[in-house]
Amino acid sequence: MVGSRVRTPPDFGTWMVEAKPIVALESSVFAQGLPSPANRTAARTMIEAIESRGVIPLVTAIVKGTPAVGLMDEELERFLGRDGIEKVSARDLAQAMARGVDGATTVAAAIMLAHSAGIEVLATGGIGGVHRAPAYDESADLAELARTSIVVVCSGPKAILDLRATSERLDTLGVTIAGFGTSELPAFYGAESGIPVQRVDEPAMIASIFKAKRELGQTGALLVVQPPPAQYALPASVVERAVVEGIRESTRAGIQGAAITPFLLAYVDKATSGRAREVNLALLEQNAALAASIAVELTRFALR
Ligand code: PSU
Ligand code: MN
Repeated sequence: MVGSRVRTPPDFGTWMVEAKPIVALESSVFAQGLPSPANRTAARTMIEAIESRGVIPLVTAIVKGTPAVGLMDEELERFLGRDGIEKVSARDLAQAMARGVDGATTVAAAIMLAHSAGIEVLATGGIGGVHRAPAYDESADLAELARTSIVVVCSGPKAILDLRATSERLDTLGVTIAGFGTSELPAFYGAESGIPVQRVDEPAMIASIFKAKRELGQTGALLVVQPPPAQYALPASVVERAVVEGIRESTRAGIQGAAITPFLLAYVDKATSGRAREVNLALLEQNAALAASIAVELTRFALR
């Protein structure tokens, strides 16, 4: 079984038997998505938001070649140091294991590891998706969301992407989307995209949707999207200007593939004098909190 290769904490078996609520976290947002020391703040606030709700947070990563769900303190420190930590998406998992390197997992790789360990909920900031022209790039997050049965809580696809194309692809792939407190797909840095989604107002309803999806035997994720906290949200025009400039700059610099997302996120941070980073931190904490509430609701169904 795949899951048997994933390292988990010593008490993990007991937690599963007792149906303890657990939320998995990806680690690429800490090692590539956010600079230091913001990444440390993000890790701390996410972990606290989950633990304060009586839920167990477990960070996913490849630790010197070992796929792991749940990092020890010194391992998390190493990943927050960012140095020598590779970005690992679905296609990179096997190579990172065989090469024995430290790899920070994107949403695609993180949901593979979390699901194979038996975890049902993951929290992140924004998922990857279809990039805007001229980059012929589409995040592996989409393909993995299509085949992994898990609840992923985020603030929509990152605004650096082509949101409409990303939303259409999610649709084609049969990924179920629930807008938490919103009827509009959030655009990561802000609430508005003009793209409609089905609204849901209660974590218990999200648990019911996930249960129904399972009963159907429909594989694939339930993507829960919520807008960033209003007091931090950036106006769409400000984000758009920064993204367009960033794409022009990345094209000129020849940035490709896995390097595109971290480049654009850093560019938008700089172009908004750090306001993008503030909203990023706020939404990560808010998503971790919602993921914890959903994990608690799921324990009522004891699906595992
Ligand atoms: N969300 C954030 N910041 C990030 C990411 C998500 O707030 O840095 C990361 C996630 O790990 C996501 C990845 O899976 O960016 C997408 O990268 P790519 O487009 O190369 O697949
Ligand atoms: Mn790519």
